[in-house]
Order: sequence, then C-alpha cells, then structure tokens
Amino acid sequence: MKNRFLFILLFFLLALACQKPDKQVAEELDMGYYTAEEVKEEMKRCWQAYKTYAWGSDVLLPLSKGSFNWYEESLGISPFDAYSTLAVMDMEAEAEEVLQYALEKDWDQDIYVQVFEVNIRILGGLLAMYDHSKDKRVLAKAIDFGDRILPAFDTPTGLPYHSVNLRTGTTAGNQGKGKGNIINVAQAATYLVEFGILSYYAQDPKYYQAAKRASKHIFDNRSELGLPGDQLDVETGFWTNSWTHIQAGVDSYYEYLFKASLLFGDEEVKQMWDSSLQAINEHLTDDFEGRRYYTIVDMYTGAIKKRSVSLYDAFFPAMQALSGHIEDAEANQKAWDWLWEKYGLLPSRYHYGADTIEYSNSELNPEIIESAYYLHQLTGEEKYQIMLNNYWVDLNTCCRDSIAFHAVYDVRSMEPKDYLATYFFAETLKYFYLAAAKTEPFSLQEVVFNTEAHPFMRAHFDPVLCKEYLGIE
Ligand code: DMJ
Repeated sequence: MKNRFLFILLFFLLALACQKPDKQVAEELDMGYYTAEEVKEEMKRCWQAYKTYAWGSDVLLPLSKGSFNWYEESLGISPFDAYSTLAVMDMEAEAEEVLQYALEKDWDQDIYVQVFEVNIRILGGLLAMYDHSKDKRVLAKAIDFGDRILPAFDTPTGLPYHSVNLRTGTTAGNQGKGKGNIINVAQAATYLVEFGILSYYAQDPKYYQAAKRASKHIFDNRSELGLPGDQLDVETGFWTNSWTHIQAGVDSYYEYLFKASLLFGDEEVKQMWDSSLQAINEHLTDDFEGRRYYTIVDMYTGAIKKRSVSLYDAFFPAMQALSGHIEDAEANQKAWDWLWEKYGLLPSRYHYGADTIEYSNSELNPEIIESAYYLHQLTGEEKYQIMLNNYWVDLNTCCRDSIAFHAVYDVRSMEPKDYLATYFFAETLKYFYLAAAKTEPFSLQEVVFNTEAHPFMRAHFDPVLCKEYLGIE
C-alpha cells in the first residue's frame, strides 16, 4: 500500500507541476508504470526458485522452500503450466529445458487425476508446447496424454467422470475415492479448445466430438430461460442443483463456446454462445448499488438465490470484451476494480448483498488481471494500464517473498499461505507481461488462450481442415 501511495502522490505532483493536457501528463507518467522487463525478472526469480526447491514436483511451497504433489505421484504440473510463459517471454533456454522434461515424462502412472484440471494445465500446456516448437515428439506426448483421459467420457451421457486413472483408464468420482458421479458444469464441459486442437493435430475427430457431446449436453438441457444448472450426474445427465451463474464451477463452459468458435469456425458452438450470452444478460445481470454484477439465480424461475461473487468470475469482462460487448465488459470490470481497491486484493468469495467476505483467502489468481489486459488491448484506454499497475504494486506488496510469491489466508490481514499455484506461472505473470510489453508477441485478434492462458495462434488452424479433422458439419 505504501508503494501505491507513493505512486498516487507522484501522479498528483507531476500533474500539478507540469500543468499540461491530461494525455501528455499520462505519457510522462508512463515511466511510472511497471514494465514487462520487471515481470520477466520476477518470472526468472520464481522459476529459479521452483527449479531449486521443487523441480519435478507439481507445486512450489515458497515459504518453507519445499514442494507439494497433487496426487501420490507428481505430474510436474508447474513446468507444463510455465512453458508457454517462458516461450512468450523469450526465455528459450528455460523453455527448452521444460520441453526436454516433457519428452522424458512417462504418463503411465497408476494415479487418478482430475480430468478438468489436467486437461487445461497439462494437455493445454503440451499442445501450446507443440504449437510453439512444432516438435513431433511433443505432439506424440500430447496424443498419449489425451488418450489416457479420453476414457473418462465413456458414460451413457457423454459427460466425463470427475477422475480417471492414467494407467488403466478406470474412472471414478472425486479424487478417485468414489464420492459419486456428481460434477460441476466447468468439469463437464471445458474441453472444446484442447480437444479440438488435439483433433486437428492428430487428424482424428474423436477428441473434439467427445468434448462437443459433453458441451451439447449442458446446452441442450438448459431451462426455458436458456440457463443450465451448476451440477449434474454424469450417468443420468440430470441436474442435481438448480442454481445457475457464470461463476466458478460454470465459467469456462461459456468461455469455451466462444473460443472454440473463434479457433475452429464451428458455427454451432457460436450459436450456443450467442444464445447463452443473451440468457446471461437477461437473467443474471444485477446492477446493485451502482455496480454491475452477474449473480446467482434459479435456472427455472430467474429468482436471485444469493448476491455473491467469487474472484474467478472476473474472467467474464475479458469474454464480454473479446466478443464485442465492450460497454458491459467495462461496467463489470469497474465492479471488480472496486472490490480489489476495497481490500488491496480480491477475496475468494464476497457477498455483495451483505457487504461481507465469505471466503477470505486469495491465491494469486489471474482473472481480474486477464480482464484488465483484454480491456487495455481492445480499448486502448489508459485507465486499464493504471488498474494493472495498481494490481502489480499491490501483489508485490502483499505476496512477494524472498524466493517467489505466495497466497494469503485472508485479504484483510494478508496472513501468508505457503503455496504458489501453478497458474501463477501460466496466467498471472503472462497477462501482466503481455499488458506491459512494448512489442506484443501477438494481438488478441491473432491468438486464442485456453482457460489456463496457454496461447494458440488462430492462423495455425485452417478453417477447411478444421471441418475435416474435427468432424464439424
Ligand atoms: C485457472 O486454473 C483456470 O483459469 C481455470 O479456468 C479457473 N481459474 C484458475 C485460476 O484462478
């Protein structure tokens, strides 16, 4: 906060001293913003820490200088998440080291993995590695991995089980401990992008078709208001909850309808996105106390269930902006920025109806930064650069430690938590970097990010071949 204060003081002093038109003052102040080079230095520092204290493990524990694995054996999630950021930042030697690690990785592991999480992080990371390197051995690894998670979709409904055993293809409920067949919508239908890319490069429609069947199940079972529930049973296909929202647990289902249409030109999923967005705008918009929220309602009646938001929902302005709805995106981002300013970081869940924090922790999540980056790129407005600068300064204040960055248990006390999420490498640092880069590696017109921020160049996917390789009619 001290740094923020100094920055604001500098702003006013310069504005007073110069007495120049706003734009000129802003240009001069440009030197006060964080730089892409600074972000790259942080990436170097954090990556070195991961390599020193956690190499080969899933996660770096930055405070105890230790490591953590999601399952009984490591999947090496951090390197797969880090690769595309290392490549974007031109850290080619480090990227090459991860590529070699990927080539040595044997996926024949007797562990149950969460299909949703490994799809966006590992399959997404491997595909971005192939898209960047064009190394056929990497593609072979991606196909092997895709084939090991595909059995999860072998259900009466086409909806995937929560977990699958990488060695045997045996499916299971939560954490492989057989906690039933209930999954949320994001776990059910966040596959179009990775599976579409895999189908394209493997020239085999089976992956995209499996992903599309799952997404269509969600869409086809929407209520008369045009809204899905948020949890369902993979065997019966029935909703087990009638709450509906764009929040954590649903978010990337919507995101992938639009992104798959951009990448592959699939008109059917584009129509699914268009009609979903209309229902969202009509039934979830909640302008409350002068701020724009997208709330939680009953899928059948539209009645508000709870005036509460999670920090993951801050992905939505990016989607609104990308799909051309700038005004809505700006209104939504303004509410997120207000919440960030209130605490100096976003809490995991905030009840805006009662002005209380429901979940106080914050885990270095990227979404609000992602949306500020999209809005900055698409509108060119200075205010988004100022927002991003504030987020960068605050994140450095609360969460930078002697070797990397860490999460916090409570945004009010900023009590440190010994964890560095893998998406910090994939997403958070990448969006900060891209937003500040003087020479952008690519524009938002040229690239589509998966939900873990692994970038894919649109020009790499020929629309005619997409139809053939993905089986699009
Ligand atoms: C990431 O793993 C992905 O963006 C996912 O879609 C949900 N959000 C987390 C980071 O917050």
